Amino acid sequence: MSTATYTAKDIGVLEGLEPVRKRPSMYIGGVDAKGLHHLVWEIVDNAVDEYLNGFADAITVTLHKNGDAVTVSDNGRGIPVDLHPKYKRPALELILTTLHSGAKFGDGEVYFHSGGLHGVGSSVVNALSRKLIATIHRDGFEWQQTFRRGKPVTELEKRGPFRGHGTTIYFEPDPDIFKTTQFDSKWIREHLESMSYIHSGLKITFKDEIAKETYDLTHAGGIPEFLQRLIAEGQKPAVTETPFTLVRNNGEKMEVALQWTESTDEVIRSYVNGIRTSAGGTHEAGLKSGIAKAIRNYMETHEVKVKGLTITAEDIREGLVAILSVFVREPMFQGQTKEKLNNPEMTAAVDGWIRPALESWLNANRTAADQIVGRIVLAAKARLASREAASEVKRKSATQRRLNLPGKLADCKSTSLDESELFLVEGDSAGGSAKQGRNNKTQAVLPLRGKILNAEGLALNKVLANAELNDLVSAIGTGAGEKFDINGLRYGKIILLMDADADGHHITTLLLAFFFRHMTELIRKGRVYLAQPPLYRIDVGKETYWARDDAHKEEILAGLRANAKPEVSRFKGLGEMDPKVLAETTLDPRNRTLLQVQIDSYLETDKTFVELLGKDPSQRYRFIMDKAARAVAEELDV
Ligand code: 1YM
Repeated sequence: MSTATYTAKDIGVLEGLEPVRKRPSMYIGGVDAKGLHHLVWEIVDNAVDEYLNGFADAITVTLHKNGDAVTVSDNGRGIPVDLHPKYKRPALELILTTLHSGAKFGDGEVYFHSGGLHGVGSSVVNALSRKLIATIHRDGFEWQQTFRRGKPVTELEKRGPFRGHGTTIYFEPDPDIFKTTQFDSKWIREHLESMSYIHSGLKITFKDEIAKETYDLTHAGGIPEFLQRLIAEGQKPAVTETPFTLVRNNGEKMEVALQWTESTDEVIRSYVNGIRTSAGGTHEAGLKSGIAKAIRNYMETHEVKVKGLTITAEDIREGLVAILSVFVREPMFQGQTKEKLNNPEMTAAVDGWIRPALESWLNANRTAADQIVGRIVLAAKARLASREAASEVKRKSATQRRLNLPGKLADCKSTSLDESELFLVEGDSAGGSAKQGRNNKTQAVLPLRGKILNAEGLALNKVLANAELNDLVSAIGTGAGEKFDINGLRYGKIILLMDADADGHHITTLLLAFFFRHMTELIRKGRVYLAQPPLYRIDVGKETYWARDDAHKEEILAGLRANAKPEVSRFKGLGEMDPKVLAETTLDPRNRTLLQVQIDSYLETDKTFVELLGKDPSQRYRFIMDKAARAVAEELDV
């Protein structure tokens, strides 16, 4: 792709690593298990970058037998070892011991970057490791240097001639920094495996020295293979024999695979430079419009018309499973979690690439095309039928259903799904604050008392004998299990508002398990959300800031003036929060951030809930304490 080389002089402005050890959460998001694993992702990202830029094709990750050390290696060019003309230190040492600006724009070459910390990732890992050994094969030699907590403890050593090239990084995370230094082999394996579909030319090996197993995680079948896996997980058959697939290799690479299924859901997964964009963005918009135009053109050309039926874009996408991966040299992301692509040119680029290709594919595969169009017409008819049925139900029973509402529900005035919201709140005292702070036109509050029943493994009739869950189902209005009917839905958003502590996480997990088992459709339709109440209040003179977690607190503190004297207080629970503050930070749609609950993989989510909430209570508690954050954030992708 390019032969430009990074040499020592290209390392921009240098800064030491003290800030990283002082505020680790700012760099890796936290010092819990998630932050710990982040170290691995950072080093792996650097190796993947070397692949994306055309210099490496194999990566090996080893989890060592004590479970607290990892080695990542690639067969790329090897991190440069030449001396920096000004600092008179080897490039390797500067790269690993400073917060340099890794990017080099001097020769007009812009490299792809898989994400992460743009080159400073390896120094952040070094700063947070009690030991790190870098072994480089380059220029015909093997080179090695050892570090402790970000500082070199040896000079760069030339260990002798070596044929071949590559980078190997061994590191032991620092127990002074992390709450735990035990890696989870399954977590690492899953992460590597999901990467391997997008980077199908990359050979990825995982060596688990604890289990004494070596896994070849390569998926040479790439995105089409991934599509088959997603369809199999959705458990609804495809309507065509073969998928539509397309790859563009000139310029910035784009790849898509899609197929319609008999499911009523639409599943679109998009990636930018190998990173999942779960909130979509401009590339996904291009995919959607490209598909819609190709289908409409096909229907027009072949005069497919049904009297009295207009086909909407949603009808066209019903049952669609699609994976889109694009590479963008300078991606712009939007939003707090960077899960949405914002480059405006990408919509037309993707649309203009997919539309003509899909249209010719439809014309060349008339059987498949007719199966797809048949599926779409059916979706439109079903939509019409269910709309009629829904208005019937509304007319009949609106008043009757109101009468069955639980007494402690503080309902809202609006009945429009576009604006109405139901907050599920833990306990009466938090419920009281929420009731006072809410906008009673659009926001309803249902306080849940005490611990929610663990519905995992229980039949629905047992579950509904529990007063709290029964009230919950009545308030939502859809019924549950087999009787679930989305047309009864009384609120557009169901929002879980729990304390940001272990108890709160536990209740959230129980409620999500209940929704997943008995009201799955609610999650699939994107109706379930998590609120993010602040955990800290930071006062600086007359200014007040709110932080949702430790990382956010660190970020705010780091952004203050050098001489500021912040006062930090931690909320014990929502109940003690002033209703005005709750309204301003968590309830008001203008300020709050909600996390939408999504199901990434049915099989994985199912397994996670069995593990989390299955029979053995002692294990369960530990598991929840260790993993709740991950289970919620990763498996459900909220
Ligand atoms: C196991 C981790 O870091 N590989 C790796 C890193 C780099 C290079 C090659 C490299 C890049 C360039 C030129 C260039 C580098 N990363 C950085 C920084 N594997 C791993 N392999 N020659 C070699 O970008 O021009 C500098 S070199 F700073 F981005 F981290």
